Amino acid sequence: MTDRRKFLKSTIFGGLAVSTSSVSGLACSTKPSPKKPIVISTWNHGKEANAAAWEVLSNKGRALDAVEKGVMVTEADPDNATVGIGGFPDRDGNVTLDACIMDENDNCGSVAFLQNFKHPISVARKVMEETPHVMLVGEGAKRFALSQGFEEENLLTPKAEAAWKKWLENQEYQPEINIENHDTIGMVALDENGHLSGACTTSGAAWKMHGRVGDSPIIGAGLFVDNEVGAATATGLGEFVIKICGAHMIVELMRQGYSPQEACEQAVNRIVKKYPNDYKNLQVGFLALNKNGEYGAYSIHKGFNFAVRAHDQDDLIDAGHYSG
Ligand code: SD4
Repeated sequence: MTDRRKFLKSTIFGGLAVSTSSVSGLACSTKPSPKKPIVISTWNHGKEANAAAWEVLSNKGRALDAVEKGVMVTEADPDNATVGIGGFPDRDGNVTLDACIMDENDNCGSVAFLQNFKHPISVARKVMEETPHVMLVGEGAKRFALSQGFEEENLLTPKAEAAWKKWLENQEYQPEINIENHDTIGMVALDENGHLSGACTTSGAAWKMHGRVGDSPIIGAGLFVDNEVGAATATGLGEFVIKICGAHMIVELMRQGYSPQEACEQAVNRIVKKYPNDYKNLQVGFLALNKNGEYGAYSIHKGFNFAVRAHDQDDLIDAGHYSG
């Protein structure tokens, strides 16, 4: 393994990073410039979210502002059933939201089990910027949001309420995350100045137990950023992302020399290996970006896609997958 790491390090970073050329008889070192700015985000709604993030990034804005603005688009979409307004409620009919954000200086903020605020990501940013804490939950998060001028509104749309009432007919007490269809948005970006930031926001698993919190607001699970190395985010059944500390694991693997793609694959493999009886029935997808603007994605099952936006790119890409 040590040899493999050395090899990876030298090929991925070392090999790419330095080449020697001779210009007018003078030897000089050139570094291929990182691909920046760039933003990547989960699922097909990521395209629209990336467009908002790109407005910031293409104007030389900060990655932190880009990811906040980007995921706010998804939070505000009432047709999206697992983020912000329109999110499917818990089994008791409450829409409860989780979100976190992390910047290039290792600052982070998070809210969980927050109700009645359309933009939990912005409340999470305020937790990061205006409090000495990382995470506020429930009633305390609500009081803080109100104190910061956020306004309460009902997030249970008629469509989500109808879906909940239909679910009530059978009441299968299992949080629902099917394999093809998730909508949590995780977004990571590298800005013109070479700084990384990330954001992740969700209403979580539909029909979850009241009070359940998933991976999305957990720094290190649903999101992690280290400006020296890279950033990663997750989607899918959060319990299994938390169990392996998914996003943190991916960033640490990138630190050791794994490419974003390899690091995402390793994280999925870890879930498969540790939970051989569970992985067949659940989906988890990871997304990662490194300092060079290289990205990767991988999921347990087929169906996970992600959106990429850069100067030369505006794509929706199917991620590789372990099975199915
Ligand atoms: C959660 N990871 O609460 C979130 C849900 C999700 O796509 O990603 N859905 O577990």
